[in-house]
Amino acid sequence: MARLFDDHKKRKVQCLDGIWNFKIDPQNVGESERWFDKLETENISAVPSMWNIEKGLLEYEGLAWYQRDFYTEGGTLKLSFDGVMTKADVWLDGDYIGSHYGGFSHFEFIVTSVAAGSHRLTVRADNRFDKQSIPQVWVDWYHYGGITRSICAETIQGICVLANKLEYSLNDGLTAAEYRFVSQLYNAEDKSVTSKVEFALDGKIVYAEDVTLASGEYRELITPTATLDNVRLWSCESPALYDISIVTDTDDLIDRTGFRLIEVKDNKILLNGKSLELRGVNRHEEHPEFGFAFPQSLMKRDIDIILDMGCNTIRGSHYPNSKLFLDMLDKYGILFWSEIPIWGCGFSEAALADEVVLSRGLEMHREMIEQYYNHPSIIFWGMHNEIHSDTQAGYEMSRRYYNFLKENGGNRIVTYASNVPMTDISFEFCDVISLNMYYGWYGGTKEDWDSFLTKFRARRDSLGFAHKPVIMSEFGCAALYGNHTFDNIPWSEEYQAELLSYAINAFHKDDMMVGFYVWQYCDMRTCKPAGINRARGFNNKGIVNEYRKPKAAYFAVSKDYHNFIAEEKK
Ligand code: ADA
Repeated sequence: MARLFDDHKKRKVQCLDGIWNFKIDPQNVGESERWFDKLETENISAVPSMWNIEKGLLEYEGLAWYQRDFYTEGGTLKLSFDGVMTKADVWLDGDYIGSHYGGFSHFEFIVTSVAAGSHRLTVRADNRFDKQSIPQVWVDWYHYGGITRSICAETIQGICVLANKLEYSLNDGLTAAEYRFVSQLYNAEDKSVTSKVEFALDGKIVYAEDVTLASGEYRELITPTATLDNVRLWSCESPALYDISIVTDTDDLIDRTGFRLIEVKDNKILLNGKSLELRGVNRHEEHPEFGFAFPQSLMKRDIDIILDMGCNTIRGSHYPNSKLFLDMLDKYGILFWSEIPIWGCGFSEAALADEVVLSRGLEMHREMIEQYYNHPSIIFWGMHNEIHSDTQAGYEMSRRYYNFLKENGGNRIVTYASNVPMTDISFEFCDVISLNMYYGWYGGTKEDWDSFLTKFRARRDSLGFAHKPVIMSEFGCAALYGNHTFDNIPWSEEYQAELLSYAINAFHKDDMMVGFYVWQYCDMRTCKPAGINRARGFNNKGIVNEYRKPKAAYFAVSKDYHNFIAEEKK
């Protein structure tokens, strides 16, 4: 997996990205015809990429097969997949090794006793939708398919480290941290093995133990609680990071984390005790030429543009972003909202109450926490977006996910984006209330923001949630890049700039509001049929277009955000 640092020094990791054999399977015959033995095709495709960029496949939805041979010196292999849209089935040398559901998370399979030599890896990606899909078929992004993120074959030996999480809490003065490592170990050999296991923080070994595991045994090893004095805190201004590593005789796992405290107190969000105003954008990790297989160079470019603009936060709408992007956010001190793709409008009440949907969603939350736990930049877990949180089914889903995330998610604020502010019955299940509203676009005028804020404050207080601060998690309107007008009419750059600036200033002045995420950072391709107000088949509410060219709104929002920063410094 691409990271900002080497996550292994001992383990041999072979990246399998590159050109694979490729064949679509619109009739779903590949399995009965045993394509996993040999994919009869002259066709090739790059991994990672979306198949939609192949000529003639822009609109293809269904199954497609990818196959490549690779050489290994043998032993136990951990085959790691960073993202396949949406369901993946995997074969090694024609033997089925497993499946995974959910397009935006990492998964892996361990295969033992692999002989030295050449081996054939086959992946079948399936991006079809059904009644229990997450997301459902109706979304406001494109139905891409394929292998979106990297694939690696890792040779694991002896006692190896499958996971490493650093749990901590800070003392009252935020000068010291009590911490412990929670690790997952596994014996990759066909015999019992004893190994020293060393846990290091900031390059210093802080705990070591000799561990013996039977062949194939898994063990969770939690270190005794220890104290780190003189802790360097992670913040937006000074994003101090610490290396955390676990090393065994034959294997290792290296990660990074940061120590920080995020709290909701007295109607404010506090980072390390200091009140925070969130100046943000919603960002899809998407580009018209690459879809969700988003290039590293463009991640960095997006960060540069967003930082220049004066943002201190990004909402990863509407799914977990790639780890490398999260590493960059950690490094640059940008706060992040990470959520799973339960995108409301598509989910009927029946779907929200469906046990398969509920448990798929829970599994996605579990994976998100497990894979992103150590990133200090993540301050929000987002449970879902615009579901019917004004119904019993929405209430029940929110209850389940909230409890799960609070219990397992570490020091994070749990929230969800509601578009039914005046009828929502689930605000009990969030630490901060987040609202998606579109005055001046889907109805009303920009001036309606003022009366809405007064009305909503009254409702919030009457429900007994006066202590919960409010974020505008989405607001905005479409503007076609280059469409200028003297008359300030919808779809023009001027209209968008004026609307956004008006709304942002209204939020900034209101002490109930602690943040705002413009919808959205960039224009992006959306689903077929292009549907409601989706000119060009794109959602055009970006303040930069899909090629990251700025619209007038980019400069207007940037000016406001920089004014707020200047005020803060006074
Ligand atoms: C919703 C949704 C976004 C986007 C937006 C819009 O709020 O959460 O994904 O679809 O509306 O552009 O209408």
